[in-house]
Amino acid sequence: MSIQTKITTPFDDQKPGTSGLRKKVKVFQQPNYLENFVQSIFDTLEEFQGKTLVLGGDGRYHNREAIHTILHMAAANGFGKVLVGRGGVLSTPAVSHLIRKYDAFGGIVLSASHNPAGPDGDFGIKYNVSNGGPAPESITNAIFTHSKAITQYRIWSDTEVDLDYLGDSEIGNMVVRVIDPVYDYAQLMEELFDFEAIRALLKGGFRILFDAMHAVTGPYAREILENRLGAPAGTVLNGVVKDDFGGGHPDPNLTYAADLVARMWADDAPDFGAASDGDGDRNMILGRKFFVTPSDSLAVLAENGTCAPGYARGIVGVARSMPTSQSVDRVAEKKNFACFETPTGWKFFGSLLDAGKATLCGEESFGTGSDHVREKDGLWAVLFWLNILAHRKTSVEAVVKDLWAIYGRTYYARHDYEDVDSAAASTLMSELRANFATLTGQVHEGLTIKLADEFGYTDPVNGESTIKQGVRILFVDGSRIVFRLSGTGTSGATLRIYLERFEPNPSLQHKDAQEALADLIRIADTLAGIKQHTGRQAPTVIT
Ligand code: G16
Repeated sequence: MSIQTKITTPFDDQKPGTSGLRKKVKVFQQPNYLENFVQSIFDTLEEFQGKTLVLGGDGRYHNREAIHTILHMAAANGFGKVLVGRGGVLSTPAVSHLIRKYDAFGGIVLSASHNPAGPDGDFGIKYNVSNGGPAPESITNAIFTHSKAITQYRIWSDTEVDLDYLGDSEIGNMVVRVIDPVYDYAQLMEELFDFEAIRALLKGGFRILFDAMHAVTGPYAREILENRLGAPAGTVLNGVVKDDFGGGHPDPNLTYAADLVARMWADDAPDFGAASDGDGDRNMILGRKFFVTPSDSLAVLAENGTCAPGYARGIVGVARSMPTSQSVDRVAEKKNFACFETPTGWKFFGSLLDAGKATLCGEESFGTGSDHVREKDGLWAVLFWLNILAHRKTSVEAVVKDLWAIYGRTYYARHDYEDVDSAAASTLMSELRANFATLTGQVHEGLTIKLADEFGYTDPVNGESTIKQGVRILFVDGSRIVFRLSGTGTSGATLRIYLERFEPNPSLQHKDAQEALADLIRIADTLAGIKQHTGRQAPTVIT
């Protein structure tokens, strides 16, 4: 039994995107592909000898094999202990919590989030640092640089490890501790929320449904919603983790959570519906025949949050990604707390949370979270909503409409064109950039463009800067169109168009979002030539 040093040659495509390295399973199955990336992570880090690593994934196809490899590489590289979820499974927020709770050096999450799984699906790997959050760009860039020059990796000779039983075993000098994936996370949720009040709400006949979409949140939701909070058995739909996610696309939105949506729009619909994604960090909140946009959901938490015990201390600030609607900004302004606008990617929230500048964070991409961990957190958002509903004793729809009554409604939609030709997508973006100077002052459909630019960001805490984070077209009346290329897709390019309009007039707040945004949708096509560049007549997904 010993450390083996294996000779390898670099791959040139291991650049982490918005959230780690995501590729087709078949790419990860190439000899040395995973090993190169993992060794590049370890070679980039310093002073972790003898320290603890947290390791787990969302249970998708290839998870077990990858866990086996990473354990052996961690042992050969000098980690002292690895905490791994039973069966190799841990949700992303659970990894973040475990890193923080057990003072680990860092963690590795195996997931491609909401992307489909299975032999022809996607796989992914992400490194999280000691604050529990995704590694900042300074580290991911260094990992990429290293991956292009790697010549060898270290791995312990093959040792039997049983991932299915709780307890300790050893690979060389390293302890492998298999832990219950749910326990620590569920304890944290009990500390943050008023479980008593939620239990009483459910006992009083308030009916809920949670769709785990055959992905990682199944066991978490069963333990918390059914066992601890007393929701009836069957509240958690699709609660068994499958390595192909049941053939589905575990993206909690109106398109991919279609079964849940059908139930929530039925005449006997429950009072509250929610879904999470592959790795448990996203959430969608629904009322009876009512959809809450993620941007409004963040604003609702900011407005009502102090009713939850974990937030009774007050909210010091909020942060949202640039394409997320400005709904929460209005709450922050009125309540006089700070509001930060960051690039897309949860990694940009970490420094603000660490510095105590923000309590709540959110993104339009169905992500909401707080300073309790350093990832977005799907079930946490569900419990937060239930706590608010238990406190307010009213419906989801009424809570959102009350928000609109106070602050005005922000109509919002995102149009995605998935798997378009990469060259065509980048031409579209460069043409927009080339037109910035002439766009200002133009009038389209009666709307005047105030500014066209590309969003850049300098972190107010650590001074790190990042550029080219999305093209913004800002109109004089406050409306916005944002164009971005996704950083999480694995085939072709995904063009995202974010559309937003503020409507302060209560008598105009009842419209369907697509209808209310129809002129902006047309303007987006006029300015960017979407149909012409992509050859598509309509978006693949509208959220
Ligand atoms: C990741 C990031 C999010 C981001 C989302 C979409 O989420 O953590 O911050 O908003 O991707 O990114 P993009 O628009 O670049 O595809 P997840 O849930 O996929 O890990």
